[in-house]
Amino acid sequence: IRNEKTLAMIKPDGLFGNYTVRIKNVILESGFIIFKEKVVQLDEDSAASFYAEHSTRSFFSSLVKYMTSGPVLVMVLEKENAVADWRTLIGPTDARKAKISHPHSIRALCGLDSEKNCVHGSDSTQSAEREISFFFKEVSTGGVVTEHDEL
Ligand code: YYY
Ligand code: MG
Repeated sequence: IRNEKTLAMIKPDGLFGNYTVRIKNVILESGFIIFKEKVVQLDEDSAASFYAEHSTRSFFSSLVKYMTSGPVLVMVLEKENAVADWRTLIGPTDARKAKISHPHSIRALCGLDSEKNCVHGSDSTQSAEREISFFFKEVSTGGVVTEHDEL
């Protein structure tokens, strides 16, 4: 669909490292519209809830600690094929591998390893729907615009 949406996030290391402008340039040069954006400081409960599918993995507590170590910038990106195209732009999960196999990817640019990988992207249209409403309740309710900034 022409106006598919996905959730993109610049993780704490990306913000601290001042990669925001470079990442946004890649986003805009790749034809995405930044439909919504906000800076959020996740607490442990919200970070754990966002990554709930990984709650049994050994890296989970470390991931939650990393994701709460500073603010993140969440964006709703819109374009045709937004979900798959944003995943392609960010590259593989492990930034060390990204630097070798996808040297022009965003994770190669600003990620460190398989945890501190700088950016997030929804992995399917179903995930995009869940993750967009997680941060922007007003976007996916289709119609009435109500802000919920309780995070
Ligand atoms: O979707 P993506 O972020 O590329 O990877 P996932 O396999 O969904 O893992 C989510 C998140 O978990 C990843 O971005 C960092 C963290 N993580 C980790 O800390 N260590 C791993 N070995 C795998 C993932
Ligand atoms: Mg994932």
